[in-house]
Amino acid sequence: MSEFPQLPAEFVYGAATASYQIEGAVQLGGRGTSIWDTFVREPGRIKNGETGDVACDSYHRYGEDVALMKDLGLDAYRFSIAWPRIQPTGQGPANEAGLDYYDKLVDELLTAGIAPAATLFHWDMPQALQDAGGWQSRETAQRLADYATIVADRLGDRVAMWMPLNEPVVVTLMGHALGIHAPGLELGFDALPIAHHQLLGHGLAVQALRAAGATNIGIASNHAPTWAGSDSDEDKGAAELYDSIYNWLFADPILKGTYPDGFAEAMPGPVEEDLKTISSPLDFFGINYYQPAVVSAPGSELAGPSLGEGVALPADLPFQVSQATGHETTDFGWAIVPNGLREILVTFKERYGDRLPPIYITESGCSFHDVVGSDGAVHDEARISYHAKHLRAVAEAIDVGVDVRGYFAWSLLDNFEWAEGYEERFGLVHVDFDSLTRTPKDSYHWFQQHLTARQPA
Ligand code: GBH
Repeated sequence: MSEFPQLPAEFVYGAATASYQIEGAVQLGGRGTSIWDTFVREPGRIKNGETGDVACDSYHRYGEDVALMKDLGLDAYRFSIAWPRIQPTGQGPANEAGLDYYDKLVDELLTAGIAPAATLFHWDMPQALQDAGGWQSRETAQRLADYATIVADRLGDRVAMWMPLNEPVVVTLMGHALGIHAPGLELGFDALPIAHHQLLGHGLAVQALRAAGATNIGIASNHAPTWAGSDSDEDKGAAELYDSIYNWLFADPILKGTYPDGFAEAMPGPVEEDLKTISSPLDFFGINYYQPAVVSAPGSELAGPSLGEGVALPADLPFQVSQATGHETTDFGWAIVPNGLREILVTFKERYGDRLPPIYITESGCSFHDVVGSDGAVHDEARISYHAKHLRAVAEAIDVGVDVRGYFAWSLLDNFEWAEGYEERFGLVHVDFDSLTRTPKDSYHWFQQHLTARQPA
């Protein structure tokens, strides 16, 4: 059994989920339709034609989920608020039943001694807003801010951490450039405005949250250290371009108020003015980490398995992206590279220096195709090892001066893994998707042993 790494006494341990991936109850409580309700019904989009209609049924079972978190000894729970529960069409007055649901969840968490950490947009865009252009429209940025105001007016006194956006890079690339996620657009490089409008929405929402009295505001942003496939100038150049797009296109505007060279010109609207809004000061920066990217020039021999396999990539891409080789992999096929987490943390510190606020790892985790054994347990030794190694990587980053305050495991529960449906299981808790029975895995007990043995700070 892996030893639990040493981290500072006040280090925050959490777990994360997202509304569409766990809630189900898509027609209840006056919830409007989201782009994921639409997308999952399009033939061929989701493995086995699965949907989030029921998912973990956490809309009804949140009491059981919070009890599991309490027994686990979690300090914080990162969940997302379904925008179409709050504003069924993405604008206009609040739907009280939707607010009531998150109000109850937040109170349940506080009663259990768990800090609520809320994401406002974890990809379930109201369909009516998508029909009006979604992130292709500048107006959507202001809609996100209006929604933020409604939520903060109701929950602002009780939510401990706020994240207006989850992974704008994944929304841009998978949702709008490649069409793997909703809304399924295949715009290629014409998806760049999607990045700008989300970033503007982020900035406006940060300001709206502050104006409504909310505190401790950040983002959950996906980052991947980017390695060149070889030492050739071509591969290094391709890697640098991909790094700019995947990492710095999203972090520089927020943390420096600038776009990487050459990108401001591709963005719509009064970009310089917008960057002032986008760089509104944050209280923390959240990083979601899964694996590095290995990038080569077009035509060069790929170093490892291609990322985005089976996806119709635009023909003229200036890079090829593959996975790091020589590492163990998860059942999803992703490389397990804990050093990549330390590397991206150190890179952030070097790149932004004193402008970098405290960091949280807002997601890190792995999928294994776990089954409940005849002993009634789930022996996910590989997940224990994954989290032990990634927590150790965080400890190493702290040792060299990076201010990391907490770590949220993705995920609390096995859940609806987007285009992959239910086959990929990231949870500390196993979910039987027929009976909806929750079974804590060995990784849950591993965290529990450590978390419940801590002395109160
Ligand atoms: C996160 O997305 C999400 O926040 C969460 O909802 C999800 O369940 C979790 O991770 C697990 O997937 O193929 O070139 O785009 C992470 C999405 C998908 C981002 C794979 C990086 C590889 C690069 N990641 N992707 S590419």
